[in-house]
This record gives sequence, C-alpha cells and structure tokens, in this order.
Amino acid sequence: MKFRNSEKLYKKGLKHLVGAVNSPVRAFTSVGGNPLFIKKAKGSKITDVDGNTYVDFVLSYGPMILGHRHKKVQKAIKKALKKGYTFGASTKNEIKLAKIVCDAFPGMDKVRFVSSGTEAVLSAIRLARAFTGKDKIVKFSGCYHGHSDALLVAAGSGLATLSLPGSKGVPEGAVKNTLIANYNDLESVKAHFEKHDDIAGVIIEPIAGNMGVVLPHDNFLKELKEYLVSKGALLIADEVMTGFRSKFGGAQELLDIEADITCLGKVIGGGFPVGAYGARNEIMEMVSPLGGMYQAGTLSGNPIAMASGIATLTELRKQNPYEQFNETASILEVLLLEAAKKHNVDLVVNRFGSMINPFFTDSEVTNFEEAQKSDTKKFAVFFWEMIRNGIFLPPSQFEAWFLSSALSEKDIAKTANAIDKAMEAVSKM
Ligand code: KE4
Repeated sequence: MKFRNSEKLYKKGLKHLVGAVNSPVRAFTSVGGNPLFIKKAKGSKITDVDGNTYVDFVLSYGPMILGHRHKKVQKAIKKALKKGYTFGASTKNEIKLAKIVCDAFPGMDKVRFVSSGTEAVLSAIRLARAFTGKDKIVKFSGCYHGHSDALLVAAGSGLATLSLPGSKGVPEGAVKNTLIANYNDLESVKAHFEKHDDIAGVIIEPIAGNMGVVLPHDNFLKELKEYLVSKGALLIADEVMTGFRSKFGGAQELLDIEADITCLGKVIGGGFPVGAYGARNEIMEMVSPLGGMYQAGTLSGNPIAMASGIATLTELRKQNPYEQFNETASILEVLLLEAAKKHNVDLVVNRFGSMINPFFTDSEVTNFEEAQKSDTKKFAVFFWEMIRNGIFLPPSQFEAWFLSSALSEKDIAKTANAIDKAMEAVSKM
C-alpha cells in the first residue's frame, strides 16, 4: 500500500490546519505515522486519496450506521437541497424528526436540536442546573462528553476532591463544580453526595465508548438511578454514541433504565451536524423560549440535517439490524480472541451491540484505570497492520469500533484475515 498522496496533503494541511486535522483523534497521534486523507466512501467501504480501499469500522465515529451514502438517505438529502439550505425559521421536518426521537425514548416528551454532541451535553448540564437549582455535576473518569469547559476535567488526587482542568485554557473556576467518580463504582458517587448537597446531576455514557468499550455492571445503572432519585438529583444519559446504535431506543432501552435528560448526536444526523437533548415536559419547559434557561443556535434543526436524520432513522427502524450487529460483533470477538491465542498475545475484548474493541491487556477492563493498563504500543502495531490489510479502525486504543448494516460476509472474511496477520505482527514485537 502506498500513502504518498496522504503524505503530500498532510504536509500541505499543516500550513493552515492545526496538525492538518479538524479533530485531534484524526491526527493518528497515538498510533504514530501520518494521518490518512479520505477521498470517498460507499456502503461499508472507504477509499483514501491514494486509492486504497478499506472496510470501515470508524464510520465517522458512529453516524454512518447504514454505511456510507445509503441510497434512501442520499435521495432525501437531494430532495431537501432543492428547497433551500437553512432559513433561520422552523420547518416541518424538525417536527418529524423530533417525533421519531421522542417516540424512541420513553423519558423524553420534548427535544431540542443543536449542531453537535458537545452542544447537546453542555445544554443538558445547564438544564440540570436550571431545573434543580444546584451547581455541581458528577461525571465518570474515562467518559467523554464533548469539549465544553466544565467537562474537560482530570481526576484530582483522590476522587472525593474537586477536579483539575483537563485541558489548557480551562480555568479552575470552570471545573470547580465538576466532581469525578469511578465507572461501575456507586460508592464513589455516594462519596460526593456525602460531601456536597448541591449536586444537580450525574452524567454518564450508559455504555462507555470513549475509553474503549466499557460495559456497566449488571445493576449499576439501575442502582445509580434509584440513588439519584433518593437524593433529588438527575440522571443525564449521554447517548451521543449509543443512541439508536445499540438499540433503536439506545442503551436505555437495552438496559431498561430511564434517564431524566438524554443527550444524542451522531446517528440522528446521518452524517450531518446534529445533536439533541431531551427530557420530560416539566424539565424541558425550563428551556427558552418557555423557561429561563437560555440556549440557541443558528443552524439548529438545519433542514438538510433533519432530512438526513429522518431518512437514516426511518431506514434504521425498518432494517432493525440490532440482532445482526450482535452476531457480527460476536464473530469479531471470537476472531480477535482466537488470533490472540494463536499468536500468544494478551487480549481482552469488550463489546456491546454494534460497538466493540480489543484491549491489549491481560485482565478485565471495567473502568478507565483498568483500560489504561492496555499496551498502546501493541495497539499501534496492530492498527497499521490492519490498515495494510485493508481495514480502517479508529486510530486509538481508547475508541470503539463501529459496525454498519452495510457490512458483508466478504468484509468479515477480509477482516478475519487482517486480524490474523495483525496479531502475528504484534507477537513479533
Ligand atoms: P461531538 O461534539 O464530537 O459531536 O460529540 C461529543 C461527544 C459527546 N458524547 C459522547 C459520548 C461522544 O462520544 C462524543 C464524541 N465522540 C468522539 C469519539 N470518541 C468524536 C470523535 C472526535 O472527537 O473527533
């Protein structure tokens, strides 16, 4: 495989784009080498500017659940384009997509569309504070909720202490109301409530996908919700990644829990910029113009994005590919574990529905601390061998692989062959 054109574009991109990318993970920093530049995609495949074609398990980090350029989505977008791009006024399709989304989440009477997952989450946090009149928020170490100041935090020394800024440019004041708990550890949440009586809510990825895939223990989410009800605090489910991906109603349907506020993104835009937050009426009626919590956006509810989202969710509901996702993920898990055993590589695989990822470690991964024990150097070797064998993975040990309903048996056979070769390369390190 040659990457000459990607290398040329990378060098050219460095002049006016920071790191030649518009989002850090695309820079391939944690796997080394230069980032690939993509020319086009169709179905389950993606093609780079050197003409190399790959089976795509990135899917733009989730949105392309039907595969790229699904014919029904493309038709809906073309139809919307003929009417205009954006009006700064309401349109029928915003109501249509709102109904599809609210019908899929029992806890959601109303929704507000925004333009990214980050915007959805920062609005949800503001809403929780407005509704409860309290300021503090608890998040879990290893969960990522977009790049708003209050959520770019690093655990301070000892979980019961206040957080430290997790990024330059985030003032201590912006994170003084953010507390960090341990995923799957309810006691670490309770410790904060024993110290603070002004906690508005707890935000969680109900199935974590940003430390790699980490699953909630059996009753963790139910016990968390019950505890929060007893403390008058809200459960905020960040389903930007899991919404409509692990089940049509997201992780909440699968885990039979109901969040007070739900954040969505990725899949609901079908590849166009859409985020959303929603809740029951008494909470959403706090949001302007009905209530005193302000939030706005020029391109919120963008007509093209709404058309793409409606077509994507309509086709997804019709396909109902979730059993197929489970089967494919189960096959991939076996392929990874068998190749690791054959080549004597320590590997753990976590999967949930259409999200899966291998950890190069010898012990279970149930939280961020355990995930960080993974050998990222081994992952880097694995990643590039998979690239050379025609498989495009997220360029980080701490990202989930995503499945699309466009994957074919031929794609899986190609992936199986690549996994064996990549695992052999790791064993020779
Ligand atoms: P965006 O602002 O990137 O649309 O969404 C932020 C976000 C919020 N919540 C969860 C659970 C998320 O996974 C994300 C974004 N996910 C990353 C992938 N780990 C997007 C990829 C990127 O940052 O380039």
